[in-house]
Amino acid sequence: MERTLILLKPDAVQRRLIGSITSRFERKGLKVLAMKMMQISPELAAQHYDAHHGKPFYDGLVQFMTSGPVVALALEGNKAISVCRKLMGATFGCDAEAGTIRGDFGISDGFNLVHGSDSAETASRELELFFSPEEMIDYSLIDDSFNAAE
Ligand code: DAT
Ligand code: MG
Repeated sequence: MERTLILLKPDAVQRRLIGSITSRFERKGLKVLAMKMMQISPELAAQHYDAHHGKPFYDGLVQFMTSGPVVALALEGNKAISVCRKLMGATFGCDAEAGTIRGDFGISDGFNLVHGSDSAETASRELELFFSPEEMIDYSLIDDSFNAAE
């Protein structure tokens, strides 16, 4: 089982898409271990997007991510990291396939609704940035056996 960090970005919150986007992950079979609405500080945004420091879009990205509240989710599931990236679709809605979150809910090539960790290393680093270990609750769901890795 893998764990991944998902962020519903300020545009998702502003557009009242918290429920619609969260339901995409739930109906796929991912388990919500933690969920909180929060205002990201410039310092946290800088840590989270450290890999993009110095790129032309970096300042705008930090500005956007701190422009309003986000919802952070810790999700668990079989191959959760790649599964969530597939559900999200390509980086921008104008390129993302229909049927994906970004493909269905957005058309912008700047605002893209959702973040998902892109590897096991970034997932553990990002989960640590956003959640304390106590905030991630380990519990059973009645359909766990149907969603488990074989
Ligand atoms: P992803 O969010 O699909 O993992 P990424 O890690 O390459 O994409 O980039 C992180 C975020 O930075 C992305 O969600 C939106 C922004 N971004 C990336 N490339 C950009 C670009 N060329 N212009 C503007 N914003 C960009
Ligand atoms: Mg990325």
